[in-house]
Amino acid sequence: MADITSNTKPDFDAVVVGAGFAGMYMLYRLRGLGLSVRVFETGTSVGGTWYWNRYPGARVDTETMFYSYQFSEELQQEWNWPERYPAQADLAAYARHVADRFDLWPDIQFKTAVERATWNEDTHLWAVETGDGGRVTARYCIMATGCLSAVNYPHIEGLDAFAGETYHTAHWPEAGVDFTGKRVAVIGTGSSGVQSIPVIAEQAAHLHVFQRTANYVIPAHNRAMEPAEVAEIKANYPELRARAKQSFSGNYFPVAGPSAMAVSEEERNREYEARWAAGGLSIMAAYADFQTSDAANETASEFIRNKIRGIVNDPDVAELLAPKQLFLCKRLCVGTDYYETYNRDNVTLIDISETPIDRITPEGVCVDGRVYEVDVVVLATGFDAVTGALKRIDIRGVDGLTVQDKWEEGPKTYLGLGMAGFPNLFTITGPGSPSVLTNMIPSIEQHVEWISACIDHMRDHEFDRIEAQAEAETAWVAHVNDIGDQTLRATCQSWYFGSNIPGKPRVILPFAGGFPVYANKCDEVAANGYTGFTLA
Ligand code: N01
Repeated sequence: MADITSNTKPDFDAVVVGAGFAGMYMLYRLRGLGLSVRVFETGTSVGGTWYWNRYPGARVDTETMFYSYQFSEELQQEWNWPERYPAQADLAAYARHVADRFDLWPDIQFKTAVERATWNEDTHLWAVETGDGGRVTARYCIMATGCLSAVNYPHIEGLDAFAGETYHTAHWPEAGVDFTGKRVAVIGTGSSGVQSIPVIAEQAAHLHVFQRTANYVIPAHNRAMEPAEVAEIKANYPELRARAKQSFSGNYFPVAGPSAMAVSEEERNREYEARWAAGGLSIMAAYADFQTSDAANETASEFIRNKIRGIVNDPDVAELLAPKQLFLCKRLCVGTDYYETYNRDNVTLIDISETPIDRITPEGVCVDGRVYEVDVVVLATGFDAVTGALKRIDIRGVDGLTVQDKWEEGPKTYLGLGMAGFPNLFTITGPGSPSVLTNMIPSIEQHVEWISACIDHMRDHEFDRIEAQAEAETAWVAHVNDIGDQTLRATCQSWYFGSNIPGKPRVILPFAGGFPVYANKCDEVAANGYTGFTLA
């Protein structure tokens, strides 16, 4: 171990953890400031989410002309997205293109997991230790670890003893999986299950879907991009991007009206029909009161339930697939032929809402004493969202304070960017920022640009230490919780509140006040000399 004294020059100005879309852009910006940077990445290539989530049918459910970087006009003009919702392979190719175009590769160390980061109050440096025994020091430690990256392996008795193959959607083998002639179980019906189920069903001999909670699934209506529409978007990119940034989610979804209850049933259903026909997530913005009015929420829920009843031939199966929880309680899913898949002879839906999986036996999945024999188990069981990736690293701040201890009752951050007790550590799309309630790439860009401007400011003013103030953090956490508690989402179980992980404190993880309000607050903090932070 290197001996650090107060005059020690760091190995790097900054260490960035993760080479997904956040880490790549952070590297680009910091290098632009002339800083030396080392990025550590566990995988073998760039792309983060879109590197790991290679399950069959994986594709983004945000229109990709907008789920992409906007920091470089050349990049957004030269890159061509083949489909409205590009597949994982195209997103991973885009990430590699960005790394090529901006020559990011030399500063990224792959196949290297960061295990520990320790603050040294004497030197104002972080020491970052990696799984391969490496250790480097840096002035800044920037966590670009992703919101949906810490895989949730469920604790189901017997899982390890299963005699067949087991896969998790978020950790899919690079070579793919051949389901031909196999009996398959998929456990989980969130976005990953919804996307993979129809594709697996086409190949498998038989597919058993184990559903604990039915979700709302809107058809994607994916299609190839037309050259004329691509040209039009590219010609108007700055204006379209600016408009999206003024919307709650950082996506431009026009709102039809303030309340679903203020219009006639006929008008409302016409609106829902149009959005269902258009496909994708825009139905969630049809009326502004889905998160505040039970009655408004129910109109959208019942519209979708009726769609399911119209698609699924067996009325009992249709009722099982019809969601019972509030619309937008959980993250809305976007699928292709999802409900249609349950009309196939080789697909069986098993309801585990009342009778959970007893255990996995070597032969298959046991529910209510009956074993469904399968050759493959696919876990589409999601993530320890937003906080998981950070808590899985041993991060020690001032006086040895750990993130695990600090967040025992739920995450505590100032703006989702920094934490009291953890100087010079920034989190990109950390808890308490809009992150997963928004289009992730614009949110990533907003954070990266704020952090790089902050570091630039510190250099200009010869500061070498920045730390969120405890009072500012406490006030922000209270504000995040107040806003979160005002939404109907707060009344249900979802990963937004940590409910999918046993023992995780029930606290809203993202800031639910919308992208524009949040971005303005961050700008104001910076413009006023980083209020709520102490610079030294
Ligand atoms: O994970 P999830 P995901 N026994 O947590 C069930 C983004 N994403 O990977 O709802 C039985 O949503 C669990 O049941 P329940 C997107 O933001 C985006 O699908 O807890 N079942 C649920 O059905 C998304 O929201 C894209 O009752 C168990 C499922 O597993 C987020 O990632 C694609 C269980 C997990 O659903 C997470 O999606 C994919 C157990 N022990 C993901 N444990 C696109 O852009 C869990 N479940 C398209």
